[in-house]
Amino acid sequence: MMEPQENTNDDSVPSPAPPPLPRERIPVQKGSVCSRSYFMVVMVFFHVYVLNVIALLLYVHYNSGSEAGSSSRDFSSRSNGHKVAEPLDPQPADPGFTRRMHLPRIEGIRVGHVQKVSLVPGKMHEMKTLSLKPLLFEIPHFLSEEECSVVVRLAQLKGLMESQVMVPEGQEELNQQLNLSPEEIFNLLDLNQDGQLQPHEILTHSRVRDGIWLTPENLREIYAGLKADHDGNGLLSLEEFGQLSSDAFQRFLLQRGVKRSQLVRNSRHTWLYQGQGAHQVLRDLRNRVIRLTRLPPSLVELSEPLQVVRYEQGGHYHAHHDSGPVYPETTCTHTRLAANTTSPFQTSCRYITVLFYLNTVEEGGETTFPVADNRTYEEVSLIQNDVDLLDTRKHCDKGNLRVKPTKGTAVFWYNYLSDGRGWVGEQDEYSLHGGCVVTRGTKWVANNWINVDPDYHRQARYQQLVSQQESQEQQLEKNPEQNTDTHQDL
Ligand SMILES: [Ca+2]
Ligand SMILES: [Ca+2]
Repeated sequence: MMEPQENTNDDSVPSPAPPPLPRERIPVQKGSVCSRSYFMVVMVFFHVYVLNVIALLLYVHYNSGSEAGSSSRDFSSRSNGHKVAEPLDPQPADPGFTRRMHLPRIEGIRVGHVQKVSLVPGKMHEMKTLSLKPLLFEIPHFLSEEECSVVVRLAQLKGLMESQVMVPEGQEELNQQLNLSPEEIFNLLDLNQDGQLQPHEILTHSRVRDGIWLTPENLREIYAGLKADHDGNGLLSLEEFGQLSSDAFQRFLLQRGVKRSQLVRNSRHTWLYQGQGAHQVLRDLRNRVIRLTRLPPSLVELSEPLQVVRYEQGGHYHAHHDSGPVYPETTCTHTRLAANTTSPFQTSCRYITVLFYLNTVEEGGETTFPVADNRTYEEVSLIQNDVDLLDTRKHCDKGNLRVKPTKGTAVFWYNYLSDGRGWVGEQDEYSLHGGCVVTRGTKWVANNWINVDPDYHRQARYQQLVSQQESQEQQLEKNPEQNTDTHQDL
């Protein structure tokens, strides 16, 4: 097989360009099929052809080699339940996973740009770019009126629960886990490092987790009630801060009595499974999301179920990010099975949010993107003395962009930037958004979140693990008498 290649080298004609032959010989040999120039040209093309074939064979061989590697591993784990732990190796077991999966990202072009998309057979949808930071699109008529009604009815049938419990828990637990001293916490909160905690520094922190929504007025009440601000300068020094427990603010408000409108979110929700065997409307929705986002179907299928949310009149959701920033220690909720570590920094890793409006709200209830396409993103400037851009009960009108809830319309945006190599990069802070207060009527929406681990190998291991588990289950269905305790391995 390798001989032609060696011959090529011997002939010193590795390129398809005919070799520069001595001019005087050409007329002599012209017209003869046995001439040297004709022979050389034929040989060059022959060699190039052979090289191409070899390259193609090598390509096929190596590609099918890695495929065969992974499928034989799948087979061995299928035939032997004890192999399940194998993909938990810290190194990716299958080099074929290395950068094989790319995440396409839809181009926004410019704000107001409309592109046609094919989501269902025989119909074209229009997708309009609403902002570039975050990359945000709107697609009217994504769901039919009937589909909207079915989703709402399925959610009602399942039953909705309060989106946020009144008593925020876990703060003490988190602090213990992080093992931070009051000094260390103070230093983290003191964003401008001036040795004092300004009101907005406290407010920014208090909003990271679901709890009672603190306003500047609340803070003044708390300082007075807890006698926290000894010198009355409106700021907390390290000494003043050190005398408070970590959840002192929330507890103070709780004791005073809290209304639902004072919470970070005031809504009810439920989750609807969209996998195999789910209601056809939910399956159709998932398939449409796959076509819309152009992501690998396996990624979308392994993402969170559909969340359906109902806001009553007066309901809201203050501005937030759907998924947190990613640090080296951060783990994703969905891939923790394959993470091998436990970390106090866990986030949902929601690469994309697809939000569906299931009804047209009579008044209010817009989705606000307070800093969309802002020139800069500064956390500090979100909360000024008189305007709190995160507050969707008071200051929705001051945000940069609002989307009106229209029945059947979908909006979707990327919560993370690209890493420039076809995978998930850093969090896009501009994806900050919230639900404005519903001033008249009820608001029904649904959310599809596409979960992707910014750690490519962790996502790959997770998918491998799930597919192995699925094939084992299929095997068990085929041979129910087979060893039934294999599932205990996971
Ligand atoms: Ca400060
Ligand atoms: Ca003070």
